[in-house]
Amino acid sequence: MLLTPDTFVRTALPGMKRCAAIVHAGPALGARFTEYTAEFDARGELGPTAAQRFLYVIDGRLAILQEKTEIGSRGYAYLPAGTSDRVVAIDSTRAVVVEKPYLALHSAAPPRPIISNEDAVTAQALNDDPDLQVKCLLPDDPGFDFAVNTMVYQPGAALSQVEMHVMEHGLLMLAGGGIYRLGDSWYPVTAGDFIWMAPWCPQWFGAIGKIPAKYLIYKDSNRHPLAEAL
Ligand code: UGY
Ligand code: MN
Repeated sequence: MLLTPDTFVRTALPGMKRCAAIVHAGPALGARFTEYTAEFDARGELGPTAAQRFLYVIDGRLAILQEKTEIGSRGYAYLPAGTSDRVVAIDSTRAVVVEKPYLALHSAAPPRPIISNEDAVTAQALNDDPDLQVKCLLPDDPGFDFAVNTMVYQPGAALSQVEMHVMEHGLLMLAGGGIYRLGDSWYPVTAGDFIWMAPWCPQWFGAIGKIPAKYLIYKDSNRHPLAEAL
């Protein structure tokens, strides 16, 4: 599913104060997570959640109260399930929020909170292509049941294959644009667009334009495909 900003509808989620949510994906769609853009006024706040929560600031500034920390543009936070930390905007702020019920693994401890900034993460070339750089915002640790990465494509760079995989994706275009292939359809996409890719959705992207294309991408990880059924 591709959602472009002209279709976005704002809503309030329970407990939100001075904040609106554009819900991009959720279980009603078949997704096993929910993802929304939260638009805060200064002193706006998210409601509580029992789920684990990941936040990435597009612009503005958020205070993560229990952690006694602030995050600005490109800053991010991972808050484990059950922490119900308060997230309060200092300025008018836009942030991407992912929430997902945690799938525990007997052999790994549940993750602890993380507060960081994308600028502090080292980029890695995907498949040795220097024009396609990936930053993994969460550690490579089996305790995490999902990953969130940023991917930056120089103009003309592309995925080296049409991917089909068990993981689902939530993707927000942050900059630039290109062509996204989803199944047998090819879509021009640009900053602000959101894509949900169901498990095994055939997917490919090529960057077009004069500036690099960048997106933030969620995927489930580190769990057996039967994990939820057992
Ligand atoms: O991590 C991924 O699966 C990523 N390469 N997929 C994508 O960009 N559509
Ligand atoms: Mn993929």
